[in-house]
Amino acid sequence: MAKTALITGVTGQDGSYLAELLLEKGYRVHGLIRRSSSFNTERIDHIYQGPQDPERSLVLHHADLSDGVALVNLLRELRPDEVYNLGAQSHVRVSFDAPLYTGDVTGLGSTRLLEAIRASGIETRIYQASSSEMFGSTPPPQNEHTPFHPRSPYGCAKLYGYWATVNYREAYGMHASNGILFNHESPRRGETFVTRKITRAVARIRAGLQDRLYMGNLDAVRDWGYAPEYVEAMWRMLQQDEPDDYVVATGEAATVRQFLEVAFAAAGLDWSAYVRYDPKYERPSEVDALIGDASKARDRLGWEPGVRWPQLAELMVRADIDLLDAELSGARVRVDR
Ligand code: NDP
Ligand code: GDR
Repeated sequence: MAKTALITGVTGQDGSYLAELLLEKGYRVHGLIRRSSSFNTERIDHIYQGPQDPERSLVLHHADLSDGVALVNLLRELRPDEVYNLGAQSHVRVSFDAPLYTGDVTGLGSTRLLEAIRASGIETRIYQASSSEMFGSTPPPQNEHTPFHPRSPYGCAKLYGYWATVNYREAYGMHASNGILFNHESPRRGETFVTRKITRAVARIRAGLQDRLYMGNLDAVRDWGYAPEYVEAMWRMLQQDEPDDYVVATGEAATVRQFLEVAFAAAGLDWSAYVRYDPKYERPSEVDALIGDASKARDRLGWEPGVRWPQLAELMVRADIDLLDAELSGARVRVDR
């Protein structure tokens, strides 16, 4: 019998790569999607077969992390072998504007899912998408023993989800694991996160469609990895006999300014001619530096990062140039989708 998995956040960057990975491994994949007034499945359209296809292995279900009853019903019906909780209001800057909503979906949502597993009485394994944002102002390098000090409503919500996961493991013996993932990016990254905002702007400036890029704090240091490699680490965590918590990172970092430099240079441009400051993109409290120590993931999961940030910047610029070219030529193809 094929294994089954339920992914919350399947329409997001990580959810789409994880769905691909699990389908390749022969899983039957169930994705939780929320109702939207416009289509929100662009990242998974290429792996989705229509509801009438009897052979389909990716099935989508409408629900929401704010609706605990829907979660219980879904788990009772599907009885998945593995659950991946990737759904979240995941934007740090936005979490300052919508702190309660972020707390509800990103924080309480994890408890709703854990409690739904308990209430439905099923045997399953769960992955919680925890974040390096939980380390906040604690200086790098950060690993599983580093004290947490979140600096945003998002970081606080993720910390609550982290501890809820640990608590359900300790209280109920649940196979519940936290992946403490550092920033990871790809051509599918949401357009308002800093790397994609930059690489998309590079493509548009190169094509003469834009002549300015407004940015916030260029001194922030981040450890940027490649998203398809990070979803492999999630899967490996759930294949372990014992649940546990793992940092996933490259161990190499750069400032936003350095990322700008490499990304613009990849298109033959000088970033300083185009980038301007706008305080609008500053956060009320910032996370200055995140650099992960993923030794435990390497030793226990055999997981190693491949792509480092300069190569990542270049591949994202290339993908955004190809995507823009395709859009300008009227082609309906999506690049790397
Ligand atoms: P995205 O923002 O790309 O995707 C978030 C997903 O959550 C989307 O599918 C979104 O649906 C869904 N979602 C939002 N609100 C709800 C809700 N109320 N109910 C159900 N689903 C909801 O995030 P990423 O793919 O980048 O990240 C995946 C997870 O990992 C997130 O939890 C994020 O916080 C966490 N994380 C990410 C890191 C990164 O660098 N990418 C690092 C560490 C942790 P829709 O498409 O409809 O908006
Ligand atoms: P982050 O990612 O907050 O680390 O959270 P983001 O790409 O939004 O910001 C990274 C750093 O860049 C600085 N910055 C800007 N950021 C954005 N978005 N836009 C700008 O114009 C800009 N200018 C400078 C930020 O201040 C910040 O220091 C991401 C999300 O994916 C979270 O869900 C995840 O948990 C963490 O990574 C790990």
